Amino acid sequence: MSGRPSRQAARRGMREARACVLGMLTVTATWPCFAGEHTVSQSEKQFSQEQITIKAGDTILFKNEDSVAHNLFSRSDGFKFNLKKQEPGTENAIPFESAGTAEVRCAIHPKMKLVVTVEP
Ligand SMILES: [Cu+2]
Repeated sequence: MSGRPSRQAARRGMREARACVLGMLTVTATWPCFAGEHTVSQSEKQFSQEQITIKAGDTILFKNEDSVAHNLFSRSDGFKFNLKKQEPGTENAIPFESAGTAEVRCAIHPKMKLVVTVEP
């Protein structure tokens, strides 16, 4: 027991190293380095901005920093999504894969509107 390097510890080290590499691969696959991430938050029943211009392949992280739930959706061609009920304090990432214009609205608060311009 004394003086000998623990094989178990060495094996554990290998396992941790492998898990780390796997983790890095997963992160890279989910967030390609060339895609940008933008954040738009909601508070006081408004978007933090009325308009945003991004590049195709970018992602917008919608953060509900409000005290009420929202239901963001888009019916724009090529950009259809519906987040359903988004509780306060939660966030959802939406990818915008192709160029065009998307109008993001809230089903609960009809005055909320965000125009997303996606450049090629
Ligand atoms: Cu809302």
